[in-house]
Amino acid sequence: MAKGKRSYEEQSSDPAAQEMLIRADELGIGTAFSRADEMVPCNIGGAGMCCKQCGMGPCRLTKDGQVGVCGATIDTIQARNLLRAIAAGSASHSDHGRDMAFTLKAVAEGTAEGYAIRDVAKLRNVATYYNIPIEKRSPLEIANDLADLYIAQFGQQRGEVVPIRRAPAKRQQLWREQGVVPRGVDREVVEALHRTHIGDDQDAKHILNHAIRTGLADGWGGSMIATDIADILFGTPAPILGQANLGVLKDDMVNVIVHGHEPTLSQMIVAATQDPEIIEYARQAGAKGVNLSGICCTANEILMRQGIPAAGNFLHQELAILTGAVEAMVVDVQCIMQALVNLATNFHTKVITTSPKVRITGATHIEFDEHKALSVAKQILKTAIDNFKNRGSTHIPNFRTDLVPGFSHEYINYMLGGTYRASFRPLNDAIISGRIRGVAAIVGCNNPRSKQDYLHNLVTQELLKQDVLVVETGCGAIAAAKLGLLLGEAGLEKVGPGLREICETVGIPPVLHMGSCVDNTRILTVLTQMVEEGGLGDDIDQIPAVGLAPEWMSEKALAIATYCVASGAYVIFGGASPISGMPDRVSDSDEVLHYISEGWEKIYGGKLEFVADPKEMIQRTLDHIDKKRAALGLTPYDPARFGRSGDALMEELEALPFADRKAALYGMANN
Ligand code: NFS
Repeated sequence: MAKGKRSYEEQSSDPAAQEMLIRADELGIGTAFSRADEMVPCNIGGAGMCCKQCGMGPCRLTKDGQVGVCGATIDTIQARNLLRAIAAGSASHSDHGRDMAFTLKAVAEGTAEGYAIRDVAKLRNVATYYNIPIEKRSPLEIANDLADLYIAQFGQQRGEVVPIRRAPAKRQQLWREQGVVPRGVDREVVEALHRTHIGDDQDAKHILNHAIRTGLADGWGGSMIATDIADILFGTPAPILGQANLGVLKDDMVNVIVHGHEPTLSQMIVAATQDPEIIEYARQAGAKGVNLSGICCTANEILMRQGIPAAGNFLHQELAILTGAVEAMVVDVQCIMQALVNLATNFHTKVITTSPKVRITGATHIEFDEHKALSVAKQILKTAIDNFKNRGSTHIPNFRTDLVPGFSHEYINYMLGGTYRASFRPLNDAIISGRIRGVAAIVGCNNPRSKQDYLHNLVTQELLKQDVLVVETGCGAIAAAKLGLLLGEAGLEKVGPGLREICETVGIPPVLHMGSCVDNTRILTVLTQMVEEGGLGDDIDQIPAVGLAPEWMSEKALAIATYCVASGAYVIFGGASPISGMPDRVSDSDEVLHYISEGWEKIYGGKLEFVADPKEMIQRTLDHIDKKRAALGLTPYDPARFGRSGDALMEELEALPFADRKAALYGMANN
């Protein structure tokens, strides 16, 4: 809980952010950091003890045994609030997926200006999952069928959404037994709202069962559809060199930042920046060209495909405008702070909204339309270029870090065996041998209530030391990028000995950037492929893996947590718990707390826990990984067995006189 103003070092662990926070104070401008310091969060609502579902309330259940005006108990209220949040998160990801499906349909019909099918191999692979014929058919014909199938998943009323077929067979059977297979994406979200209306579902466990189904409609529904189509239209990511942090902004160029989530417009803006007409237009305006960068998950989308730099994660959105060097911040949907417009009035920056779903009072609106996307992109860029002449003094912090993003599950498969022997075998073998102790997915938001990037990077670094391979998405991935953890061999000396051997042999960074937030479905696919490869059990819950969102804040993060739990993962959230109840009356609220933890674990093998202490987060992660290793009968983790091969061995040998090397090599081999 915030108490008064924190120092800059307490607000963010990123030196670029600290520099901009000093500038904000010098200019007398507030940011999310200062507002978080000034606004003490409501301890009743924050703990899930407030019900505002109807006009008889809001009811605040602060006393033991107290119920709402309608009689609702604290357990019902907490379960309802949680389900509503999960429904909103699932709706956001899924609506993004729906728009991607409409774009694919428009491409198939030849009515989407500027788009094409970039990854025909992925199109054919995805179509095959659903028995869409591919032989002797053009990519557009296949895309047309796939678009129709995917569009139908949203409004489907009965049956099962089709992407769940891509889960391990045993998991699908479990979901069917539990009655939680989503029937249609929209149906589950609507039912979540219905069930939580006054006077409906009042059994906490029953409400939470529907949370599982709503979460699955996101992970094995809308989000998976969004990722598939983004890859088909814009290319499946593969490693590429990029940069991150505010230092990617340029003084001598027109700086345009794309911020939000959907790649449809941002990809077109990338294309338009290379258009000779736009380059010339920028030169005429006195700039060297247009410098495009991204914020939030849109940044991840274009970073991992085209290497477009990321100006930062969620908490960098205001800081970027504070540089005074941004001509336009182009936003679409999700994670966009309303404060941007007011903040921008202190500078020349134009905030441009583009989605028919999102308007911000005071912003310029240039509506995106996938049928004329390139024209809209050019219009946006010209608006930004026209604004270059209005730029005042600038202050761009000189911090930028190289990184290599782009580890899609397809690329991970390829990198472990090449084109002809692509396989997850080496990854499974590395876990079985104990070189890799387990896998952690560290994902999710920044939250100004905690020191920016600190928890993400602390947990990441500690787990790397313990030979845990880390995969990241979203704002977490950008946090690691800013620290240099996503770059080839950077920081390998701080990585455990077994993991280091793997990184050196395969030539990968110890932290793999797997994309944006909807791309958490790539992690589900990797886990499924690890199961199918064999040796790590026959379902996802048996793999020594944990998901963490140390700095979560959005409802989408809760939706992701839920589908990961339903898929069999142990998920740990840092920061505040929305179901904590008052500290002195935990016993009142423990039905929800226990059900989403031990209750869900009994059914799904996965569980959701809120753990504020980072040391505890790390310990629980390692304990879980070791427990899963033991259950599989794998060798207990022992780092002493590794570290004397690969580059480390070569370095040891090189330090010896030449004549002694052969004997030393044999000696080592016999150890
Ligand atoms: Ni996902 Fe969080 Fe937003 Fe992306 Fe960042 S805040 S839940 S990581 S940008 S969606």
